[in-house]
Amino acid sequence: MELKGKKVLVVGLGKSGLAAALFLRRQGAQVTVSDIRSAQSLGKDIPALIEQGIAVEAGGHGLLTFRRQDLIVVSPGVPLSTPELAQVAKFGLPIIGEVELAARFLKGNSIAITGSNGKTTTTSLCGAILENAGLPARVGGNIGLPVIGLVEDSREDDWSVLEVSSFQLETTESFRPNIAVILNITPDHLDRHGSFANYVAAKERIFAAQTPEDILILNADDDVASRAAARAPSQVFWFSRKRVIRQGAFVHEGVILFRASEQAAPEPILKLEEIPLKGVHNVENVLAAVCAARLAGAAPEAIRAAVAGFRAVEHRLEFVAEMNGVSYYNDSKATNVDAAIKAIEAFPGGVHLILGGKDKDSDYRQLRPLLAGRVKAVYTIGSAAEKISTHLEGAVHLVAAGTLDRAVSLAAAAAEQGDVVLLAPACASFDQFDNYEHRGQTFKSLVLARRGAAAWQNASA
Ligand code: UMA
Repeated sequence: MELKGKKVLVVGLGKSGLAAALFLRRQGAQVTVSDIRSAQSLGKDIPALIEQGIAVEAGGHGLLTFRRQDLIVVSPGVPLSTPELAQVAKFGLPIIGEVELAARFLKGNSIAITGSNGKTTTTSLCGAILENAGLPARVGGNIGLPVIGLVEDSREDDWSVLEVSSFQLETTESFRPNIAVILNITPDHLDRHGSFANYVAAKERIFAAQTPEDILILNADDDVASRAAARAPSQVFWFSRKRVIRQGAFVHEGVILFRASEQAAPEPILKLEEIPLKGVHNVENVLAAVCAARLAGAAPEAIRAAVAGFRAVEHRLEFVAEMNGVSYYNDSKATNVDAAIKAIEAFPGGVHLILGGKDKDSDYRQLRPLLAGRVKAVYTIGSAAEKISTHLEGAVHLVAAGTLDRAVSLAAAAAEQGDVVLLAPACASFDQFDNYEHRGQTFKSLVLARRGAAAWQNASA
């Protein structure tokens, strides 16, 4: 793809837009960025861009700016239904996402991981396994490091392990991972995609450009993900927690096994008890990572050691602290109902659950069967609070906390020895926080501040 002298517009100036704009400029393109945020809130990025010769349109998107381009690169958080994009799409102007731009330049092999939940843990684990196995691996994508940022240092013998979201996949064309993984598909981001069918279609773009030389790994225990097999142009491998698999990874008598083909003998990789992560969903994440890493060439012993030594990713069922016999867990990355269900299921009972944030057209009634006996109280926060209360009315003790600060105080006051205070909000964070990391950090600070105050009180008593 020749970029020299081309007029390219980057839409959205977050992490992806900034990295894409600088990359395009280094390739010799005439770059403009456009963002709906004001120049003041974009702050420090603007002078750096202008210094590089990049034009900046802040405080809104101008149709004229969009029309004047040869190519438009959109950030993942910018929907294609944005009026200016929809307008220029009608004239046939090429519009691609940041991941597609990266795919056209990224050297080496790639493993791409998608799914409604578990992407970040699986991506991070897969990267850790490859590294432990001595394979040159780098992790990026939705995990927080734009894929375009990996391009310039990439080499032919590299493995890029990429977390990819439906937002990123929606705007891919030639993105062709050597190994693609779909962990699970449950309703999420319906506000953006419009329907579950559209969301599934976006996820399935992960294998759209694959060929029979490539591999697709699917969760045999997930009905929606499994159906992708019928449409895959690549070789399908499976993983399952529940049944023996002919080609892929599975659990048998407490041991994770990998089988390269129907004819091959299963290889023992590690015992379930060696997995240091909480929750059955994490067994699925480990199975997927084992399968992908084994297919990439990691040796069984290197896989075992890397999994056994792996620690929870920040904001994913992350243990924060124990105070007065109450444990605090941060699962801020549980941004949809299914993720919250998995987090709750990781605890046998005594849960004080903090739910809420920005709604994504979600159905919180799915939580009802899980609450009885397991969850002592739900503390609602953010703009989705009222909807959540309506959906959960009568199924659990509800406390309208409003803010995370108040939720932590109220939950800490009510929790008894042996209980768990769990932030698994089932919503996006953008109504009260910059992003889920900011929400998780705030939760951890609130919890740790309480611990500091308690220690100080004990010391001065
Ligand atoms: N913006 C516009 N016009 C619009 C909408 C947004 O100009 O119509 C601007 C905003 O004002 C803002 C910028 O776009 O300045 C934000 O762009 P972005 O939302 O794409 O954010 P990035 O910082 O580039 O982060 C993105 C991903 N964000 C989203 O998909 C919402 C990050 O995933 C990802 O880590 C990062 O690229 C690097 O790849 C976050 C996420 O929430 C974690 N992902 C969703 C999820 O996991 O559920 C999909």
